[in-house]
Amino acid sequence: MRMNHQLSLVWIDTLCEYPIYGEIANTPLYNSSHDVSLPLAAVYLSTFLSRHRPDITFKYHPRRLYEADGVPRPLAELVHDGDVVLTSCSTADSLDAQRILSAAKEAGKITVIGGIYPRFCHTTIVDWGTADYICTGEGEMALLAIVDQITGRSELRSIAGVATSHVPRPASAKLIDLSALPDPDYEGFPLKSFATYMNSAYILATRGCPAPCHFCTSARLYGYSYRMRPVASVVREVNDLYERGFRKITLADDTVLVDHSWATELFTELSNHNPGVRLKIRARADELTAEMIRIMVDAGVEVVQFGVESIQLSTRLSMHKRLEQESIQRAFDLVLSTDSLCANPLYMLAYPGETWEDLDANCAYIKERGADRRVITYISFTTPYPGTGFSRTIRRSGGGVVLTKDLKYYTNKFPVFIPASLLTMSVDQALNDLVARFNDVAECVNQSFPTQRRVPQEFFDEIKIHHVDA
Ligand code: B12
Ligand code: SF4
Repeated sequence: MRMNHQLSLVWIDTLCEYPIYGEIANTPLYNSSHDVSLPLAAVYLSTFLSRHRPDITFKYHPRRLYEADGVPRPLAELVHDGDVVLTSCSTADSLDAQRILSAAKEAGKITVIGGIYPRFCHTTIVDWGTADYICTGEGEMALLAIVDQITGRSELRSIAGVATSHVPRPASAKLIDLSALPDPDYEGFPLKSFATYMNSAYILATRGCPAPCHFCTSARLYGYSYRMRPVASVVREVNDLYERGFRKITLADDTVLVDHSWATELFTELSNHNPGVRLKIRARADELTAEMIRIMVDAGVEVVQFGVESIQLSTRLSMHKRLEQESIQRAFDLVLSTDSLCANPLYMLAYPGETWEDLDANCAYIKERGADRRVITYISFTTPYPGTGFSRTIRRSGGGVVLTKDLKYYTNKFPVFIPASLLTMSVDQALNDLVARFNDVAECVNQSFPTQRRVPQEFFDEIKIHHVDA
């Protein structure tokens, strides 16, 4: 297809039906009120494109921001702002992504979608019949190849990492050398408006995680690779976001500490060149050391997030989470021995193989740990995201009951799945008992802010409807 005018792209954000957080502006949390947040993918991809195809225009519609500000704008109007409509989604907002693509197609636009849901469910998206290009991995080279094809600079042929109706299962794309990427350019993105909702900006300093945790989706976007950006580029991004008004930044990496010598360089540089931002980082518990904690604190880190998932070794083993008991203890000790630091442990309830005894032991541990005001607890329900090896294993092994396939509930704050190991009673009774434990723990621990503490009633109402329908 050849365009005889300048190609214009428009990126439209998805809406999120069940945000994890409510109004949390000005709290110590690093999260976003109502999950209103500038998607990094839009910034990173538009920057890359502007370097390689400066002739192409890029417009961004922060639809979630419009809604939160009380000025929603109809999709039928937004899709007219470009020849090509782009969007990105995770599982929970994939239904809204489908709406965006349908509106775009009705207006005769070319459509491109990417993100974590397309990574695992590209064949489902092909079936929607509204996506021209589906990016199944890293987006930079894929998007460049797509626009080159649309503008006739390259032949119409299959693109590695991009699914289409003709090529529903594309070859994997080569991993990108992060040192070849330009610094992200935030010019033109409405950061001031976002800052009302975002307690923290986000930066991706690395990509991937080599650990094999079976339930994990985010790291698998990048296979089992682990790559780091040049330290200087990350430090420049921190300074840029500071100039633009952010005082807190989350390094959204799956784990920032895989390569200790790179991480040491990063945090040392940040301690020398930190303009005054506080940082939250994410890492594996067994990657923390006293020396690394010291360097990170000097750099401005004040929250360290790490996955515990379950205090029961047997449960962690079935997760393929290779984490020793002592590593968990040591992670808490290391973080909490520094007064200025908070620990942000993540836990997962109702994993396949977990018994009621395991679950009770885990809940007791979560409550005990969470009683400390410097422990910010995050609890989730095991969620078999469609298209993943994890969900296939569950289906094949008869490992439990999926209560609903309605993806709006796949936020990990809904008990969409009950493992066979907890079905020592009726499904309804197991669901009640599981939710009672979740509510009890959520009441006790320091989530301290109006998060979605309780599972909303409509979830149970819909489950009932499903039972009746079945
Ligand atoms: C920051 C973050 C958030 C932020 C901001 C989200 C946003 N809109 O950007 C907030 C706090 C709002 C958030 C909320 C939620 N999140 Co969140 N979030 C993350 C986190 C930590 C980083 C995401 C990120 O910025 N990555 C960096 C960018 C550059 O990567 P990327 O988006 O994948 O984009 C790359 C490619 O995918 C591709 N690409 C992406 N989009 C597109 C589009 C096109 C057109 C193309 C060509 C390519 C392309 O190119 C990019 C560059 O290579 C990830 C974990 C992770 N490490 O990825 C979880 C993660 C994405 N979130 C998750 C979840 C579950 C949620 C919530 C539903 C609930 C929750 N538990 O927090 C909510 C609501 C989701 C929503 N849609 O709003 C899950 C998703 C699981 C799944 N399989 O669906 C993840 C993977 C964490 C996890 N392991 O559980 N989240
Ligand atoms: S350590 Fe964390 S990011 Fe890495 S695979 Fe396991 S859950 Fe995913």
